Amino acid sequence: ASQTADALGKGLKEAKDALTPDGETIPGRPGSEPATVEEPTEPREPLPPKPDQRGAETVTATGAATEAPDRARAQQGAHLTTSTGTRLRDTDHSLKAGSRGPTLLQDHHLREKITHFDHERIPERVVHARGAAAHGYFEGYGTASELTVAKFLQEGVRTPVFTRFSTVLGSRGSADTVRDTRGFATKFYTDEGTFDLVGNNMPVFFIQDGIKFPDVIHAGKPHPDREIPQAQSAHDTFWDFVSLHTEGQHHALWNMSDRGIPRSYRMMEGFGVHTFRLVDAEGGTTLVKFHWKPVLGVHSLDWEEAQFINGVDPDFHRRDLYDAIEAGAYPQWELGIQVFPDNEEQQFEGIDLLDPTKLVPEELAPVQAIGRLTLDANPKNFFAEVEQVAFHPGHLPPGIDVTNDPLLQARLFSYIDTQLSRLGGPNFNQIPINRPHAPVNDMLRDGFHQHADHEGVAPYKPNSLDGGCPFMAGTMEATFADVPVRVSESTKVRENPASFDDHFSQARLFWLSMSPVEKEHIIRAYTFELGKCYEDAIKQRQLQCLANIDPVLCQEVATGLGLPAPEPTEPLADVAPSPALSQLNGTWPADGRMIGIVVDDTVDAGELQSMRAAVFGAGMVPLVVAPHGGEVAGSTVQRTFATARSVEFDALVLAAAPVPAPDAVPARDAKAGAPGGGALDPRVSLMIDECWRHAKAIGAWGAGVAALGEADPSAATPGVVRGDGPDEVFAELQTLLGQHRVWDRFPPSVA
Ligand code: HDE
Repeated sequence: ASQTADALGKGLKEAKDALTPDGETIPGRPGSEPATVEEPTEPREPLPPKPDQRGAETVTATGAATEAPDRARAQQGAHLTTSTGTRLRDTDHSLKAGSRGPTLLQDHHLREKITHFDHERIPERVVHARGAAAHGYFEGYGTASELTVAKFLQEGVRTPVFTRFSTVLGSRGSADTVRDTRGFATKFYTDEGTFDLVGNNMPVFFIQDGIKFPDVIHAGKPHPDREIPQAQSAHDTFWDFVSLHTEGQHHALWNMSDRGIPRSYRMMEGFGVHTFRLVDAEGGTTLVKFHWKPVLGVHSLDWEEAQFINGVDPDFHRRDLYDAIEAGAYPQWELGIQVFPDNEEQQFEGIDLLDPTKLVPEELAPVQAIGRLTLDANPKNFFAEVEQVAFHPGHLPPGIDVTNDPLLQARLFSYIDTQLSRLGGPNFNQIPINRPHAPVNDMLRDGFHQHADHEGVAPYKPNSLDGGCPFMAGTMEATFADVPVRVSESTKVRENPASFDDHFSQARLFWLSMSPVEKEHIIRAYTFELGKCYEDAIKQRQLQCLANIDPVLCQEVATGLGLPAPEPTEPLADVAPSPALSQLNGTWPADGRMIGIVVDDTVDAGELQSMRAAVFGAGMVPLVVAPHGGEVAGSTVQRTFATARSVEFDALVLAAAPVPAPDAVPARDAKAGAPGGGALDPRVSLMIDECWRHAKAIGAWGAGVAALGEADPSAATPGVVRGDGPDEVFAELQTLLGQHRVWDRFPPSVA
């Protein structure tokens, strides 16, 4: 199996193949035909989708019945046709008046082909434009059954889902590893109607009232005059806004923390942010906050590494998600809830549950697991599924309802509104990826892109002509019922409750909950971002905000900027840290991690095989990195020194100390004459140096130890493993990878 995998040279895919017992094939994988070099000339039916892919379910436009699978296929038959099914003889030449003459207007195929192409793009999402998504399923544990009638949460109920991850600020073509919040939106196709949990990877938001959303987004998006910078907050307008609008400080601090640069979508938490309301069988209600907990733990990139990746592999997160699923390393999250009594105050331990700039520490309200999400299939078609999927926080099944959080209230209006223009009309729920799996009988008719062929004459109620159909559900049937929440007698006002005025206490709580390493990363992030601003007045105003969060944070950033650190303008909040907010508090599975193995032609074939087997055996992916492509010591080379960059690896292993070959490589790769030039190929020393800077584990055995000696003379450096053989080295690396990074290599400058 591993030889086939070698031939495929497909990274994570290898891990799956190699993990499969001898000779056994992976279910569903056979059937895709080997790639041929020649273009086939005989007509043949289209190839089936790849085994790791699944399209949207083929329920009809109204969800009423399942179409025959053949009819649902987008491509049918072996021949090229027009969009109306007429076979074509030629699609390479337009119809002309003679071979050198002008093109004829009557060439319908030419016009249809070009016109359709001209209209291939739709407006990108105004926020969350760049994303990646996958299909999967959700299994309820039944632990929420006493709190909600929602059927999909009952024990053992399995519901199909589609989850889309995204960055917020960047355009569709921007890079993945920018510093930003990430979207985490899941569509549950439940039997009782669709439930969309449209969350983020951070539990708080920049604004308390949805009316400010255009402001925060206009400030975060590129400057309107030159449209730079792309996909980042490191610019004047963003810091201008959040330093003036101090309720944004808590979310800004999360963005500056390691949460802003996740290692992988698979290693992110998700949060519903707002407080939601669950409704039980007796109509009793409970307030909850939703949490997604990744089985692989929460891990981040290093900021310098993230910046490199944006150049080296702008699709880093998208590729990671798709490769993992293709390899069978299915990402999983547990869905959990924090539970609060639904009383008139809507507060818990003094925290206003309607204020989306506040979180409730897990130490005060533990997250209780209620189900598990598994993503096990990639999209078949990015546009049809990932681009056209339309989420809405108001898509709720019986048993889940909204609260009066003013941010959530505005969202309930916004999503359908934006989708009307993004998806070109009111019928976007008929697009396959958006179709509910519950039967639909909605009396909505006509409009652009109507795909349903509705029957009957009476899309109104009451009617007698369609036999009174559709009927209202009876009281005993599962329906979405509005909770009769008491709305206090009040006057119309444009204002927030007084409790919303506290803008700094939870930012301070988050800061105090960080480990020294995480604090140092936050200081560096602010220093970077504010260092990219041109206006000193904006930097000073933001330093004032930092002073109100913590004097050490403020002083360190001020020093980095070369500006004076101001005194706080209000007393520092007396808050207890929440250790659960730190990412560095445990050991985690290292499934799907990438291990770069540097070799050259001197390497011992048996030892290299042992290292690869050990890596495979631990569910990780070995990538052999060599001076040239092809094979080295019987193993396929996946990366050459020209194509490898350290950022792709979670750990680096040196099985050799490759020397530069002056005749075979350009002079600058031979390092000849460079200051400090040594015997090691400079591309390898760069890889070692970067892995060391980015706190990654580095191992070496045999001839590889010499490579370490040159790049890192200190034998005592934490996370640098020297061993006699591959097994010994890998065992230590595996332990180190369980903690993700070797942060104690760099003693932090703050306590
Ligand atoms: Fe969104 N948001 N949002 N948002 N949001 C959109 O809807 C909006 C907010 C979130 O993968 C848009 O279809 C307003 C919070 C995600 O397709 C738009 C407000 C949270 C996604 C919109 C918020 C989110 C969106 C753009 C303030 C976390 C991507 C395209 C009241 C809980 C969904 C679209 C996907 C997308 C509006 C605030 C999450 C414009 C007005 C808070 C994950 O309708």
